[in-house]
Amino acid sequence: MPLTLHHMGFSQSERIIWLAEELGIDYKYVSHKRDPIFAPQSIKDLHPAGTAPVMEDDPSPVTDARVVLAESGAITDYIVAVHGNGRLAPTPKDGASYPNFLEWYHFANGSLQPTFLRLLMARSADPSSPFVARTLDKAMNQLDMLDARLAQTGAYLAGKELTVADIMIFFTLTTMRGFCPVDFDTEKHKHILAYLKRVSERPAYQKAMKICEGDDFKPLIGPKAELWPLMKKV
Ligand SMILES: N[C@@H](CCC(=O)N[C@@H](CS)C(=O)NCC(=O)O)C(=O)O
Repeated sequence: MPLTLHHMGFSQSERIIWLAEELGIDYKYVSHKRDPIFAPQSIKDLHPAGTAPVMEDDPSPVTDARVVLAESGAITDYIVAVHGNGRLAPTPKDGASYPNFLEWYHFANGSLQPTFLRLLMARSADPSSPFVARTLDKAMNQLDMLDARLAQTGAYLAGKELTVADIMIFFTLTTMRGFCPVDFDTEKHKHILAYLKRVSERPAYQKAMKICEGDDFKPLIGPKAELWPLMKKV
């Protein structure tokens, strides 16, 4: 089994385990514990980025040598292309779902996730700073856009089928909210809330989250977001 996927508890690497489960591909799973909330030495030893996820493919069918990647988007694109026969990633042949797919795929880690991270940092530095309110406004604007998109499709981000855009955004809408609580409005964000329920019922997602966080884990799919217990200790 050449593919090894490294997960660090309560982190963006849940996406990669879920991706592998949706694709039904073989992989070796390695779990890493946060130290106490940051990446442990075992993650830093794998890649200079020192962040999760990390993927090792040894030997890679592309290079015939060991490939190590540490960036969610890069790992996702590599796995889909090299081990997934291009599944879950629309192409120009798929017509209208292609530009929609591209926009929402990149929105997930290029806009929404950085906004939540900025909010987390701003609140930690000074919860009363005007920067917190401004960043929260930005988050709400992005969530309104997302809700409107999900009202349009009634299913997934690119259209009627799950794509890696959904796999990329789901962490920010769920696990990330345990680091940076953002409540969803039951009226204004009703399509997001319906989407969270729909996606969280997928067997591959449920299996991945059990692998990553254990049998008792409950994803943050409701309107109220609360800090994970590990954050309360910081
Ligand atoms: N842009 C990277 C970000 C990776 C990242 O920051 N991962 C976090 C976990 S959610 C991490 O490893 N944090 C621990 C640390 O920075 O020490 C990606 O999408 O993979």
